[in-house]
Amino acid sequence: MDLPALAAPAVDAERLAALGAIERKLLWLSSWMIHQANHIRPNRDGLKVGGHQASCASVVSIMTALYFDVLHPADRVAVKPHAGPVFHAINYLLGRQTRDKMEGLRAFGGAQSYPSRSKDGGEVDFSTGSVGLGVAITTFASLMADYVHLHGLVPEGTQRGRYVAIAGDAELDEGNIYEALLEGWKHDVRNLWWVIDYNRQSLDSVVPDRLFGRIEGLFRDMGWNVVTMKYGRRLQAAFDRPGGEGLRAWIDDCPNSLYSALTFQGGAAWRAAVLADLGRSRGVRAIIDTLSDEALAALMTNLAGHDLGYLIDNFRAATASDQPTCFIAYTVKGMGLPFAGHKDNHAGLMTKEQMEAFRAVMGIRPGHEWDRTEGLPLDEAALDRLLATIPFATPLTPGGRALTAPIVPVPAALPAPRSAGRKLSTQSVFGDMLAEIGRGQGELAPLAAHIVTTSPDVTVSTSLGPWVNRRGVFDRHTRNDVFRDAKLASAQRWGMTPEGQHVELGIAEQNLFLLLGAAGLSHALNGARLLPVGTVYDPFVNRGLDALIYACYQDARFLLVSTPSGLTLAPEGGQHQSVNTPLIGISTDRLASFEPAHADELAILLRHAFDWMQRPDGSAVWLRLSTRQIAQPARSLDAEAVIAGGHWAVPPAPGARIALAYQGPVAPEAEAAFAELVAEVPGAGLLAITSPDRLHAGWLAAARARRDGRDAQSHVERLLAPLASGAALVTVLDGHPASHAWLGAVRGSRVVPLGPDRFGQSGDLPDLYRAYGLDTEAILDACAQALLG
Ligand SMILES: Cc1ncc(C[n+]2csc(CCOP(=O)(O)OP(=O)(O)O)c2C)c(N)n1
Ligand SMILES: [Mg+2]
Repeated sequence: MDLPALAAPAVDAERLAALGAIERKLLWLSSWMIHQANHIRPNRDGLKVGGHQASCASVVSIMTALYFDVLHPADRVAVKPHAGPVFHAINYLLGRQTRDKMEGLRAFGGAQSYPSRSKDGGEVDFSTGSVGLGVAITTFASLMADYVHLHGLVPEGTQRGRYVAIAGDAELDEGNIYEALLEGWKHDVRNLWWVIDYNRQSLDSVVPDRLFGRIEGLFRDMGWNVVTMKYGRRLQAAFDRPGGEGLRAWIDDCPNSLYSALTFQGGAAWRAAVLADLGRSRGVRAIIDTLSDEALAALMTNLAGHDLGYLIDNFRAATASDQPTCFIAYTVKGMGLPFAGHKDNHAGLMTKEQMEAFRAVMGIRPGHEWDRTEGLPLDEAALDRLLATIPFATPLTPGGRALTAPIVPVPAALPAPRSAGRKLSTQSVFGDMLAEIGRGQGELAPLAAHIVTTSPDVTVSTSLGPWVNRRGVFDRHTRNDVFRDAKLASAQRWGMTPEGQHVELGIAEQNLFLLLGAAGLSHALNGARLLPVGTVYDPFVNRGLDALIYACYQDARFLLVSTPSGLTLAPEGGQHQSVNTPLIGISTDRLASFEPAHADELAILLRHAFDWMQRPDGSAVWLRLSTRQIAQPARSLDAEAVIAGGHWAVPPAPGARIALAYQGPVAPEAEAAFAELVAEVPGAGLLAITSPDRLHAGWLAAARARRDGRDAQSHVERLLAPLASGAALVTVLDGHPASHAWLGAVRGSRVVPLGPDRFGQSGDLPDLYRAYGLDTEAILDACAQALLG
């Protein structure tokens, strides 16, 4: 065992007794709120409601120690998803959660199963739910806290907190944890605690025995301080008695599954098992023979993760460490509940009879289940006096834990390259525009100062290089660019300094999205607004998709630029072809997705992105770009239409029988087909779609408004209004055709949607456009087919 020397005072007995009462109270409240959601609230649909009484019981002591003694208001915490009810109970005791919401656990509008920033409100620092992500995001949030402090973006006087994850042990099976560990090590992230509820159980089973030795070593290799808290003080005292070493060795060697089974079976089983092996040891007999079955069971399960005083002392002692610290706290899943230790207890719920017995043990009278001091040896005044001594009980802000930061002004137009008559790609225009912003001149200065860029090892190939040359790479320590110092030619000048504004990541896309998520919450976490821009190859959005959805679920605000995309990546090999990403853009909530074809559209959208990601009712933004250089038109655009998702490149005549719609870099094929089409069918229209996502979202919103009796017409309805009813509509994009197929439902148009629905050929664009039916000929065929009906 690895105990730090106690630098902080140990918790005194009186305080410990009072906190012990809080610990029991949290066990009661978390169990009861789950019980009442399942057994008392009427069930209208026959579905299992669920909840995790065993997962909560496992972590109650850890969370009592943290929230009621160790944490400070400015600390930012990710709570393991299945401890949601304990988290709500803590807030209830602190007067930050209502009884209504507690009774509404898992009901519409009630407390969420897993703590949720957007639904539970201002007390939640990080949402959790998808295991592993909540743990890992604390690494990137800590990095971003370093960033905003080193850049002087935080208002003076803002308290700095620690970044803490309370993790389930099975969360460490998720690969994203190790990706984050590596990245955290590279960036020298220190202000970080991971507290692992090591109950050696996941959902299905008991975890293998030797696993944690490995994992502990891994943390150490990554520069972490590891504090393993295995045995509680009563067991430690027993080990110190004659023969106690034998008992310790026996428990140390006891396989996790046997330990769990004996925990479930109780004292008599423990006695039989210990005596079978150690019955001849007089010392061991002296330790256990005097104990009742109940007392023996309590001793054998006296693990450190349930020894409140021991936990508090260790957390207090670690407070000064200048390393990230991992606490491995041994626990029993379901501790104190009838299914403690049973391998199937993950979703286990106490029966009504078990709850009645539990209620009696907890000293809770029927009808008083929610009373604040019920079952406590404290009256209201004594509880309030106790809370007054608890650092975390001081509210961070009157409205909750979320901070705010002023809006960064975005100029009415961003500098964009002259485009008319040139051949340009959206990716290169994006790179040029960002580099121009990077000059930080005039009214661009605030915008430039708040942008932070990041990329998982594709900085140069996504055209961020010129921006990085101007603004530098971020590192807590200044590191020279060796190539530059040696005067070796390179287009990239990558000195690293604390002032740098680009965070270079290794190739791990989940880390990209966790970083964007953390940076995109900086206004709320640090009171310093960042405008994060992350670039990635479009197909590899899939690689980080859960973390992307997780960032959006938390309402993080960032700009994702995915490029190259679609078939323009095919020469790299067919596996790099991205097909489904436009559909992800349509279907991901709190993410406004666009695919401009031309530079002028991109200029509008990039400006919009920096504005939209700061608006209270805004969201994260995604731009899907391309390296295909296409001819740029000379025209003036209706910015609102571009932002709403589409504009007529050639408006249709009223009553037109056909229109052609394109999205992204297939514009030249669509334009060529249109030139032939309009010769045959005068009055046909050519529609430039900049965002099927925005068009679709607007269409659904208008339908909802009309259902609510309000007048509404969506942008896509207005766009398609001039067409004859039942007109033909041929659509084309370098992405899955279902992205557009729904357009037929807007006004009953007969849609022929074009786009690759197959995957994986390499080749050049002429071959691939032909193979996937995106070339001019295929578009004209589709027009003929559509006109014929
Ligand atoms: C990404 C993901 N996969 C699967 C699940 C389903 N799931 C919920 S909890 C759990 C096991 C959790 O075990 P552990 O982290 O040890 O928590 P505890 O034992 O404290 O309940 C699983 C697989 C999930 N929530 N997220
Ligand atoms: Mg577990």
